[in-house]
Amino acid sequence: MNDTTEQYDAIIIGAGFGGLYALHHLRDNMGLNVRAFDGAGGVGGTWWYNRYPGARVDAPSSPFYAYTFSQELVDEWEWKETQTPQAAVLAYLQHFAERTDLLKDIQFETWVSDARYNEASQRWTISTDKGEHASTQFLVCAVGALFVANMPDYPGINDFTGECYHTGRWPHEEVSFAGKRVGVIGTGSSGIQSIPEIAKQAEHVTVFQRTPQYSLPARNRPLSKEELKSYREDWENLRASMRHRGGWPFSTQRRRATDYTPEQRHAIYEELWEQGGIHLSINSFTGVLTDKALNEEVGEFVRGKIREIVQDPGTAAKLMPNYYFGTKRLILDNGYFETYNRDNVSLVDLREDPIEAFTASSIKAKHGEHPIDMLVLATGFDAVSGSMLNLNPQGRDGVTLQQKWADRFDNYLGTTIAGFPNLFMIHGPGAPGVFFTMPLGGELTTAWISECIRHVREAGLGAMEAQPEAEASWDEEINAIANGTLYPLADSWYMGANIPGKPRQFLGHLRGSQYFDRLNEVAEQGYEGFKFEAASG
Ligand code: NA7
Repeated sequence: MNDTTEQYDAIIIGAGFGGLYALHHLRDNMGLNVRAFDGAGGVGGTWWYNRYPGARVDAPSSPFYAYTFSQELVDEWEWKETQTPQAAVLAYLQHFAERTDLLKDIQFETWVSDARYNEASQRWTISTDKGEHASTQFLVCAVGALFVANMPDYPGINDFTGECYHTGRWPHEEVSFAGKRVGVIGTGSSGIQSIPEIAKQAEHVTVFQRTPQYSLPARNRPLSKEELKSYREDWENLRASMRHRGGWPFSTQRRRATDYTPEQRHAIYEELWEQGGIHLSINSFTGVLTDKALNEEVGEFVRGKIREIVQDPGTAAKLMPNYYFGTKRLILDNGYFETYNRDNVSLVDLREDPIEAFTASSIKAKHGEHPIDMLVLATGFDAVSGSMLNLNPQGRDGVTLQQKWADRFDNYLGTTIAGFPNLFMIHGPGAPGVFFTMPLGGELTTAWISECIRHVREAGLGAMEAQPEAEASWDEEINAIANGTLYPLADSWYMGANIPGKPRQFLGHLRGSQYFDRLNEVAEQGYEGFKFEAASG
């Protein structure tokens, strides 16, 4: 241990949307002595790494996928498209960091390699890969829901000698696909966003698909100055709507499917498909994610659209999703299904033609060998829990998080963990995370965390810790919500099903607005479910 261990009130791990806001709020509004660390070379978190071609926010974005708290910031940033591209998100975060003078308090290219709680001092000590140590009363983990890359383990994959990129670790240098035969494994958001862009350049693209996906047309377009102006002028209302409508400012239709004939319903689906974005999911009828028959009808509508778009019936058949619509992350695309009409794109359905091995220059599937020069792994992440497990803090009694979470990702309120006093998570398991607009979710979570910190400090206490009974009842509470929907039936990353051996558990809170009410209620009731310790010294 260095003799010069720096002392902080709070340390933040991660400089993405969540971590940057936490640094700003805890330092500038709370007056705390704060330091942030990030392994990347700059701000952005997920947006720093996911810079593959075609990467965009996969939700209605501009100007809502952004910080909401500052009218000035809303007024000064010029969003240009309705579906924000990755580079614009990154530029925005850089602007935010500069205008709030955050960069001086962030240590980049520095991994926190160890974090452990000291019961006697009631403080956390962190160590970095640079050999530094720091001590803090509060540890805020803003380590990202989509950070730990899922690398497939096919026989011989390491023998492949061509270029190989994971979408979640895309290089900063330009990658040229020109004249190359590219194999893409994975058809989640990253695959579906990148495949059309890669196909524009490559000699040939072979897509290896494990699960066909529902994807809706994003209908990305320039955001007009008039639209942006009207959003700015009504910002306080829009912000309040987002807080109370699950993260988005749009009102959702409260239509009952049974009030309409099948033909009328079909006409509504058509209209919403043309409108694009997530409207088909949120604005068709109530119950799409709870009623199997209604869900099947919407799913069949989308399958019909895929059949219409994809000219080769054999390829279209392979692209038919057969799980409940919307129960895996809904994807917004810009010409994905159309891409299969190109001569230079082919599709391998891994369900009938599984990959058996890699060679130095090809992928050998059961029914044929595919020579490739470049491999793109769009295989996703060990989502939500993976980045906390990667950090693996050591809590009370020397118990590590990997030990605690061996079978289940127990937590309280999605922000705290029994046995890990004074540690907070932003977008951890049990929080709304990707089911709510993440920048706003980060603001609201940070506001709650900062009130916890204020409570501990103003009362002269030393530590705050969730109780195991509170974790158990929280688990019941969020599972009751999830089990009332079709989500748990899908093999999705929401359920941990994409990672071999990962415990199957629904990883989010589905009702973001209700969740933030619940956080406030816990605080108002004197932090029910937490134990507080007097300060040790
Ligand atoms: P996703 O959504 O997890 O997609 C990963 C894709 O890779 C998906 O099609 C997976 O199939 C597939 N996959 C994963 N492992 C394998 C192996 N071993 N073999 C073949 N195919 C595999 O990750 P993304 O990066 O696209 O998107 C993550 C989120 O980022 C997204 O939801 C947005 O919120 C932004 P599966 O469906 O699991 O069968």
